[in-house]
Amino acid sequence: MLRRLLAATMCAAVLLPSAGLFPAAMAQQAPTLNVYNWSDYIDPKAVERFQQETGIQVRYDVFDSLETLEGKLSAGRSGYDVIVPTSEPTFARLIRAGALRPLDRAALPNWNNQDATLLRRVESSDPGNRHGAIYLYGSVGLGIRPDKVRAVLPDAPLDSLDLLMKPENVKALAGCGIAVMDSAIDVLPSVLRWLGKDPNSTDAADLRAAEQAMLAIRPHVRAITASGSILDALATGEYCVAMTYSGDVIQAKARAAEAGRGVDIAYVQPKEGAQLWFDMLAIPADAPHPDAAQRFINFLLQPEVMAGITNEVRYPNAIPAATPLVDDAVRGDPNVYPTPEMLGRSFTAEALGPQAERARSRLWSRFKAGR
Ligand code: N2P
Repeated sequence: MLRRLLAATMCAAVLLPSAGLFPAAMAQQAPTLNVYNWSDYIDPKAVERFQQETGIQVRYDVFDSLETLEGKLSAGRSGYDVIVPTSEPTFARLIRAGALRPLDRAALPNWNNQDATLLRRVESSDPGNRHGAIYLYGSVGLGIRPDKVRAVLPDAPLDSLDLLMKPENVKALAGCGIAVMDSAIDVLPSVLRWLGKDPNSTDAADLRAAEQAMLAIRPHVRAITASGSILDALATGEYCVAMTYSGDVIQAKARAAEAGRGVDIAYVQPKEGAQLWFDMLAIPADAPHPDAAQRFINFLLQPEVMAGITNEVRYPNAIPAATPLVDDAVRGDPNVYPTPEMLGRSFTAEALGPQAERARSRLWSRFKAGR
């Protein structure tokens, strides 16, 4: 008996020191996952829960525009395992360049939680939906402070891009702060649409018209900056008109209401028709941890996880079973979940050729420089 007890104690004694070392050794071997997502675009609790459930450590970096994401990816060896490109144009371009790894559906049992109609919609960039699951979607429009705008322009329509694009409006509003997110990809199509042109036009005369319109408002624009900074500044009341992503405006509105300093913010989905976009969960071809990436994507495709994300970031997801779990106020907001009528007026960007992209980015540089 004593011998057995002793043996057990010895065993414990031998094991104990190594048990102390065990977590460190484990940590070294614990898989990590490198995520590159948009700023203000996840529920931090979802990431924590994923880490706890799987033991996978998440390293989470953020970007603010498709231009930044494309720059990082085109350099190669980004080191990222999961990225979140917009279906058109970036996701489509990355697929064509062979830069994404096809998903392994067998490792994604939650794949079928996605709305089949929305999946068909993003098939134009990814035939067969082989390279990406839908994360969230939304539109491009204006974040405004209705009281400030009304004070300066009592008769201006609050549902149109006229607020930003008509020089007389923007001139009158310059004092209360005008901002435009720094992204040719996500701003130019709406400007072309406002001019009555094809948002995906590559025609030189159309682009000249867009450039003229943008240069005409440029002197009154306070900031052309990262979408993430626009969200922060909108929330503190620094801008009365800002062109950016829908949910960013609605997050700013919620933050401002919470701060209780009388900053009231509204989202305007332009009546001319808004740019609609879908952001995809995708895995770079050279991802160092593709298995962990698949687990993360599968984890996100759960209704309760997605509902938590939509509640936090105010963008709709593509999982119908998540909708009843979303807060009433968020679910009932047509600026979060667009109405069929809004969807009918919306358009999507297309992946243009490299020459057209270069022309657009030159135009953008001139807009930023103001000449
Ligand atoms: C999140 C930005 C939304 C993504 N801050 C636009 N595709």
